[in-house]
Amino acid sequence: MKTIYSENHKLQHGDFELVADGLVPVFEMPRRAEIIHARVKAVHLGEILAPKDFGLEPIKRIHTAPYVQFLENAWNEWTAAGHAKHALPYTWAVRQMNQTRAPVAIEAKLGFYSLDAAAPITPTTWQAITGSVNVALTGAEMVKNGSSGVFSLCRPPGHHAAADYMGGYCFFNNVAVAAQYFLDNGAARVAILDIDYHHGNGTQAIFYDRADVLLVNLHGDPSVEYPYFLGYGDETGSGAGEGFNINYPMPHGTSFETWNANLELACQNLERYAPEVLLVSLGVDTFKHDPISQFLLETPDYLKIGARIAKLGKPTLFVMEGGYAVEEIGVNAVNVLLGFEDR
Ligand code: Q9C
Ligand code: ZN
Repeated sequence: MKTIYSENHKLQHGDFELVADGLVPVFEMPRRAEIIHARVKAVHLGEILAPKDFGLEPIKRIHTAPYVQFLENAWNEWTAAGHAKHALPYTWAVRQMNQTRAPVAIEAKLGFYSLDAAAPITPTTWQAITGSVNVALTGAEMVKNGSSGVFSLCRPPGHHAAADYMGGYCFFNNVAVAAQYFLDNGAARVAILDIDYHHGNGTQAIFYDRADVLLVNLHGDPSVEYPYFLGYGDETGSGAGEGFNINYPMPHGTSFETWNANLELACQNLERYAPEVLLVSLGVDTFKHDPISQFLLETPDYLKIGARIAKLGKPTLFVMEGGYAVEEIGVNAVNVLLGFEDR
């Protein structure tokens, strides 16, 4: 299997994120992708290719123009306003606040276009996040052209980002942009399987009312787990999209046995939908030693996951999402790909 990888990911390196105990050093760090890249090489997974530049048009098929413009200009506006540290939001447009009138001040835009304070904007965030989308799109183009499986080693991740907000280490929704790319290039039925520990709220929000993308999500129960405000089992899609969103929330402490039973149900739903192409939001923060997560999956389990995904028999694009047990992230992520290849 070929891997798409860009060194540009190193241009996203935040200092801090806001958690319950205050500001802590970021979990989502460059070393994550470096370890995965090293593991891809160590097991000779296949050729490693640099991404092509697809420009902003495919991004704007998913994200709103004002949001894209906000991200492009945020650092300049932030420093022009007299700030020097990495930009984080601190005021949010909740419920009865005005949700439609974009503010002018950059401090306000940060809150208007975010769900939390876990997506720090740095001087080079823009290059990193456009690079990450290009990694996803380059993989998508190869799958479109006949590859049976490609690994887009995206960083920063994407599945918490919606059409017009960032959060949870995500800025652009790489997997959603790639799914739209397939639809815009001849596919009529696309499916996304999200196996990151956290619910992919951004991807769900983007496709919720659409029947051209089936989204299946396995994740921590949002009543007790980030992103908290989306990901319940009764969220099944709306309008034309009714039935095209399937959530499998699971409690803290979930074992592989239970998780895998839900993967089986997820795969049966994917088989019924019969997509032309499958995208996998590949997070390995389900690992039992993940520092911010509460599932109990072990390293060999990831081989079995890959093998089950391969059984679906669809051209498959793997898009890297989360995983914060940094030393083990390479072996865990690449095990899914080795399992897919029956190695
Ligand atoms: N104490 C992804 O896996 N904050 N994002 C959690 C834990 C945000 C995870 C705080 C977690 C986002 C792509
Ligand atoms: Zn995650």
